[in-house]
Amino acid sequence: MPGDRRVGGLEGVVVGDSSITDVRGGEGKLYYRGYSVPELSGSVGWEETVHLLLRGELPTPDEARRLRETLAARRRSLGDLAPVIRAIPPEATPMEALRSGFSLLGRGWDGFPPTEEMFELLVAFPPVFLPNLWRYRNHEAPLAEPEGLGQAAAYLWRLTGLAPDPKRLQALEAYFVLVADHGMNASTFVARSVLSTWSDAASAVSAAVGSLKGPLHGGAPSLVADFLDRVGTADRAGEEVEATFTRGERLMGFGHRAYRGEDPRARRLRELARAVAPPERMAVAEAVERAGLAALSRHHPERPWGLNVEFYAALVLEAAGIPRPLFPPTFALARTAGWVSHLKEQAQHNRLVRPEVHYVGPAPRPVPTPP
Ligand code: COZ
Repeated sequence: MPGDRRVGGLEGVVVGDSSITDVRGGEGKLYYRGYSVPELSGSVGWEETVHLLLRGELPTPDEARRLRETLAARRRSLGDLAPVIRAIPPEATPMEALRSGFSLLGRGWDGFPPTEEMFELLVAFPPVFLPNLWRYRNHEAPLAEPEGLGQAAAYLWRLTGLAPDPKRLQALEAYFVLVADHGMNASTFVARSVLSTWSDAASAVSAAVGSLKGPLHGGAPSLVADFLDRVGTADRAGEEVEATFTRGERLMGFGHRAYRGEDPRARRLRELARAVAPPERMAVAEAVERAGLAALSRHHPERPWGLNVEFYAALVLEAAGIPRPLFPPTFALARTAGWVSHLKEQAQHNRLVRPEVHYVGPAPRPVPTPP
């Protein structure tokens, strides 16, 4: 069909203004409200990041304490979510279960604009829902979290019942900070589009989970871990990388639409992984990194290549003791802070999202008369 262009990836299309995250792909830089994200991940915690994204500024110590207490109270207000968890079929993957869980959380949430309480409940939901879902499916009772925990520690406690190792907790919290938001990525665009119709924030976040589930977006970290298992030892990295290309598949954890070269979060995650991952696992990962970048440059010399956020995230999540099937929903747990921040911004300047498309189908024609 002449001029037939499939709906592309909206590359280069500017859909509006946002004051939340500045993705400078050409420079390999990333900022939340003007602060460097890799630097933030080494100096502030999760609740400070949520405050920055949702309310626009880093909190004072007192504001951070109050938000930590508020989110803990929201987690406790959810109870053990047993009715929601029992309503989800056992064969649903954790990401599919989270998609449904958010949807059930939002039953009755009609009315526009969404409230701050809804945003806080959405942020507080995954660290209760995911551990309780996992323990329910493993025939273990849900665990009540001790007083005074931040969200990252509460997540690990509810999963394991153990006080997390400080180094691993710090690495997991830094991972949460690094992936909390990323500008107008696919899932955020979906969330803002859903809310723009005056639908509710839970429907928007549930739709965003559906988008993040895809391996081209947020579904990759568990696939990276699977690939490293398949490689096994560093000396087999080149062979498995080439086999991936031979099968016409993609190397999980490599490449990014916004960055021509390395994702700035990948550098920070490599440091975090080196601090917490077993040395032999790190050696396999570094061998795959080298072989993958070399192969991508050979197969696609038209552009520079780098890792994206998912590659070393897999080692950080493994070291934190997160079960592999929970890797993608753990990414969603962190990205919920970004999604609700964008929903708040969308609601403040809302306009129904309704783009145009270039029609390339048949010209108008008469309806055939029935025989
Ligand atoms: N491994 C192998 N080939 C890759 C590749 C990868 N990781 N990423 C892109 N390519 C290839 C594509 O197959 C395509 O080749 P053809 O033109 O021959 O079809 C070419 O490079 C360009 O691909 P695309 O237009 O999709 O690039 P874009 O920059 O838009 O894609 C994404 C970005 C993230 C989709 C990416 O490169 C990818 O698929 N990564 C693997 C999945 C992943 O890590 N997802 C997490 C993202 S944070």
